[in-house]
Amino acid sequence: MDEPLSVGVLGYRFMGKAHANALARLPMFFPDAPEVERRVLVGRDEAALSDAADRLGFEGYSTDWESVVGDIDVFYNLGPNAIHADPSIAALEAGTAVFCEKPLAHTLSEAERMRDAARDADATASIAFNYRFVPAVRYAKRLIDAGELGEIHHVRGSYLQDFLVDSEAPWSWRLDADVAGSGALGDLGAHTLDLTRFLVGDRTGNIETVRGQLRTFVDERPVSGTNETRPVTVDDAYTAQATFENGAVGTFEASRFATGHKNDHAVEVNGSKGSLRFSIERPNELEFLGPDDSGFQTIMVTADEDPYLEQWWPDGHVLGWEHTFVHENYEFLSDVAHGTSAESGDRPSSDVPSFEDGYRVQQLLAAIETSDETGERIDVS
Ligand code: SOE
Repeated sequence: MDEPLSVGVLGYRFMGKAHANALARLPMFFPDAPEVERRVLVGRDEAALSDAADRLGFEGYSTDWESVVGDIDVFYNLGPNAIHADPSIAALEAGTAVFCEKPLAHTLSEAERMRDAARDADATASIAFNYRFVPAVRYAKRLIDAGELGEIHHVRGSYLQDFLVDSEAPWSWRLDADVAGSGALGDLGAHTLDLTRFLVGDRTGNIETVRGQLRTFVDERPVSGTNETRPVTVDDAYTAQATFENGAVGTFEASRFATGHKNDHAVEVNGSKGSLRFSIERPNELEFLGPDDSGFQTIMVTADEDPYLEQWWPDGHVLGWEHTFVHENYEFLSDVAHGTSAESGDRPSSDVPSFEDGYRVQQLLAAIETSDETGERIDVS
């Protein structure tokens, strides 16, 4: 019996809960997953950290990531984007596997440093693009890879939220360019650009050019618990157009001001023989139009034979957002335990995105920002 993997996690709020929940589910639903010990939770506020460590099932906690990253088998970096690079690179240099939340970094140069560290490391390094692990998205990829849509002509991706449409909604690190890098573009657009690469990249080739614009609707916000305000130095929304190597075209947008949309990540693909569309607001459904269909049909992706479903409930007992974190953690930790990664190919690709995937997305984010600044279409090939 292999020793359990000792895990340290930096960050204990939203993503900390999503990943801790996933780790707790694995032994129950994925019995062949590597055994994991939630060893240490890392953060800055000792009181909050102590409470979170208890709640999230960690043995201990630390306010000093440098003393942690070399003493564990796996390091999760769930912190704000500006602290993705240094702790992750230190962990990789110590031979510790790393799972980093998206986007890879807050700047392209930091993402490049992380990508290079992963290349040089003898440890698995992956990025947590969780929407690759929705069963309906896996089902969609199988249809596209099987040629059911034919030649791909269009990809249409949007990620719409409305949590900032109230101008009194409080300031947070996500609104500070020095910490987040960008706003809706990097926080939400990164997901859509990765999902596009995952779904159609094998058939369209890479995105070759992008043109885009960013918009900030509200440029200062109240700081919770004070009567101060702070400037918003990132975008509240972006739109972009892309062209692919095979000639396909893409349209992308994300917003935190899309009134009425709460967490609506949606992708549509149109091909010469058919189309499909998906939204995380209806996570168990895939809309598909095949060559013989007169209109879109809704496929319920909840059958035992559908991706990941046999691990959960009988057909029709639907899954949610949190299950995508269980699936991605299962695949990532299996890569760590088997010493494989998406690139090494020692086992069927887990499709867990690598730091190279994270860097490719960061290149697209940077190109869209450059296009916004220059008004030019940017060549990213
Ligand atoms: C933003 O509100 C956010 O939490 C993203 O950071 C996550 O990646 C996304 O899955 C949900 O929305």
